[in-house]
Amino acid sequence: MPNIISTTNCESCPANAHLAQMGLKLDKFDKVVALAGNPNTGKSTVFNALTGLNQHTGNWPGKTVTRAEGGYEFNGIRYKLVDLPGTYSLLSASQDEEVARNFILFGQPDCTIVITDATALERNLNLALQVMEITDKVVVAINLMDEAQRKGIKVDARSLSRDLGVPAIPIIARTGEGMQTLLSTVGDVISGQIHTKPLRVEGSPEVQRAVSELSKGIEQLYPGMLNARWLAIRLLDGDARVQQAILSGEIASLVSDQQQADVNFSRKMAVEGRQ
Ligand SMILES: Nc1nc2c(ncn2[C@@H]2O[C@H](COP(=O)(O)OP(=O)(O)OP(=O)(O)O)[C@@H](O)[C@H]2O)c(=O)[nH]1
Ligand SMILES: [Mg+2]
Repeated sequence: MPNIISTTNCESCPANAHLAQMGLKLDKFDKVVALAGNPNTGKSTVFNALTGLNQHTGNWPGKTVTRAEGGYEFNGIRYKLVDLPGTYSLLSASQDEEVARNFILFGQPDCTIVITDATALERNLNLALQVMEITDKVVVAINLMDEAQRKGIKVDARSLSRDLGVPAIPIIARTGEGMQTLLSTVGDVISGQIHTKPLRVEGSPEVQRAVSELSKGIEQLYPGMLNARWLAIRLLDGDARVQQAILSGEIASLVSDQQQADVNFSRKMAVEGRQ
């Protein structure tokens, strides 16, 4: 596949922006970026454009869900990109949703890009809001802007960014338009140069107090546990799956399993990539 992202003569590109596909040389990377989104929104198109054909696919550990990883380098920083399964939500017990949720919760990506469809933004933002409940490091990519234009749909990305509290970047993945801005924004969110403040439903003072107390309890139970707030909200919401995962100790092992699986997967890729 040709590299559709122009790295030269691009007036809107940040100065000195440099993009290179890294193929399978993933044994050394600096940052991890996850690609989430509803089905059919262009995740793989973005993934392929950034990583090229030399990507590694396999199955997620213990699942029949395909996992794809690749790498790209942008402005001297090496990013590992993980293409998550397309999902409408992160809350059901389907394999796809569990894989996506567990990676965002426990895989500790440095940033999650939520790819949305500009022609169906309202529906797509549901997932974005769910991801934003788990992590601050989110960039929303508004893809299929060409389709939106064709249908006369106007998207006010600036207002959307302001309302969501995270950057919203219009792109056309098929042509590569907006991709440089997307990548530099991801870099800035990771470095902290762009400060995000994701829109979250805080609830009444009583709910906030309950979330805070329960979060503390979870942190005491699992020292160093990230995303205790998310788990507390799910428990208060009566999420039987999360309740069971905490009671059985599955949550604790998921954290170490996920991290170990990630290391193993990357090593395997690096080895296969050299062959
Ligand atoms: N017009 C237009 N089509 C696009 C754009 N980006 C992706 N597509 C098309 O949209 C379709 C879906 O793209 P994929 O990249 O497979 O979407 P996906 O999110 O990976 O889909 P799943 O993995 O099935 O969830 C393909 O036919 C792409 O060529 C875009 O910016 N403009
Ligand atoms: Mg795909």
